[in-house]
Amino acid sequence: MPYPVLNDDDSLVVDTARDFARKRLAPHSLEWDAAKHFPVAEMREAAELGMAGIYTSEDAGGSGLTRLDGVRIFEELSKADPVTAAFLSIHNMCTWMVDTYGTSEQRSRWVPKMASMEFIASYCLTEPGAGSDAAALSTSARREGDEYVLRGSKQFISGGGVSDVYVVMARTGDAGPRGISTFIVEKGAPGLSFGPAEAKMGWHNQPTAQVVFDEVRVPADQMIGGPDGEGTGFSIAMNGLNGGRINIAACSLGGAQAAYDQAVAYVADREAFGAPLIDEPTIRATIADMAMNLEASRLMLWRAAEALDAGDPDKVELCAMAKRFVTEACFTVADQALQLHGGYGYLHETGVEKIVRDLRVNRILEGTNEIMRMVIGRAEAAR
Ligand code: FAD
Ligand code: 2MC
Repeated sequence: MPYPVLNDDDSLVVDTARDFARKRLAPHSLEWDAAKHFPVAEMREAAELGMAGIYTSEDAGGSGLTRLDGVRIFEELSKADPVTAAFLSIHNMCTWMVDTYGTSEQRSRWVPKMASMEFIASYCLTEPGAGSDAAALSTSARREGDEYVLRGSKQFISGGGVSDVYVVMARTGDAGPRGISTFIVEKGAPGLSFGPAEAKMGWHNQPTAQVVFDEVRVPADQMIGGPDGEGTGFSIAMNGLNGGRINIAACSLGGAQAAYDQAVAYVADREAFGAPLIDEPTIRATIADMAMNLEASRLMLWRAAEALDAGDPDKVELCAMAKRFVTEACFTVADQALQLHGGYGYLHETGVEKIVRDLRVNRILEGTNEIMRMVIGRAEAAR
């Protein structure tokens, strides 16, 4: 019961993502989780279908679609694998940032290769000493002639060590958000190194690592926006995250929807006390709550995506609301789906425990849900 009803173009976008996800991600996601395999080849296939530059301009090699298309795509991809979908979301965020805030030279140099995923991208904001309080970051970029010299480290970087380009927020000026600029740093730059892959609860099929800058020299023309870009890095980072937050929420929705569908089929088939479990009123009540939370999540997400597309003055708050609500509600749905499977839900082979593990972190990253409350609360207080 899609609402609003999708037109032919919308349906083509959704069907393409669904078909790709079913054929190229779903059959492998459990084995990739167990092997901690980062599916670069499959992500590049997704890029060929336009899913690495979804809302990036067509003249730079992107797909020129909307944020609303984006959240529908990430929901479909996540039904098959919320982790690969989440990495594609982060990559899309980086592609969009360079396309939107880069100079024309930067756009033509980097964006086509990012949209094709010839260059895989990582987003580097968090530091060991600055996570939620991102404007307190201390990685420095000091100007020396035609170069900036970067020093510091970034923590928990998705794709760290594997990605080809790193979109890095670093301090070029005073303390606070206005002293930050954004740089593109290429893998292989002297002084750039990576920590070991972090051992995590979930998100096993994408690497997370520290990225270390030890006097890394970056040509000045790799500062996003050129000379005018100095001091705009925090704004670039935050505007990127508005879209990232709804995409991550869409990943929670897709994962939870898949877990729900599997659980409903299971309780329809599983018999106890002489009848299928689905005939038990308490099981029906659980299913009702789950279906309601999925529907509410989708509505909030589409509303926020449309606000972002329209440049609505409330877009930051609506994206934060959707991120907080959807990642919480959908984590609960996934956990309920595990419970409905009884002991079998706890086994790897059933696939639902992987979804629970993979959705848990969406309440933490791209701005914790406590920070989302801060953003919403500030906006409400300012009304
Ligand atoms: P802290 O900021 O230290 O917070 C600790 C706790 O205190 C949290 O519960 C937080 O909500 C709470 N808290 C903090 N301040 C307040 C407040 N004012 N009021 C109420 N509660 C508060 N970052 C990147 O830049 N790029 C990536 O690619 C990336 N990928 C990630 C992948 C994984 C698997 C993980 C786990 C993290 C990733 N992150 C990435 C980092 C992520 O964004 C941060 O972990 C997150 O923003 C929180 O920062 P922190 O871990 O330093 O927690
Ligand atoms: N969109 C656009 N602009 C924003 C914004 C947003 N979402 N959030 C803040 N800004 C602007 C804000 O309007 C202000 O602009 P101006 O100076 O023109 O008034 C400026 O940025 C500074 O904002 P604040 O005054 O609100 O700064 P403060 O430091 O008090 O709070 C906070 C900023 C907490 C909202 C920000 O640091 C934050 O979002 N923290 C969470 C960090 C985060 O999301 N990390 C995710 C890392 S990426 C990741 O996890 C991945 C998996 C990729």
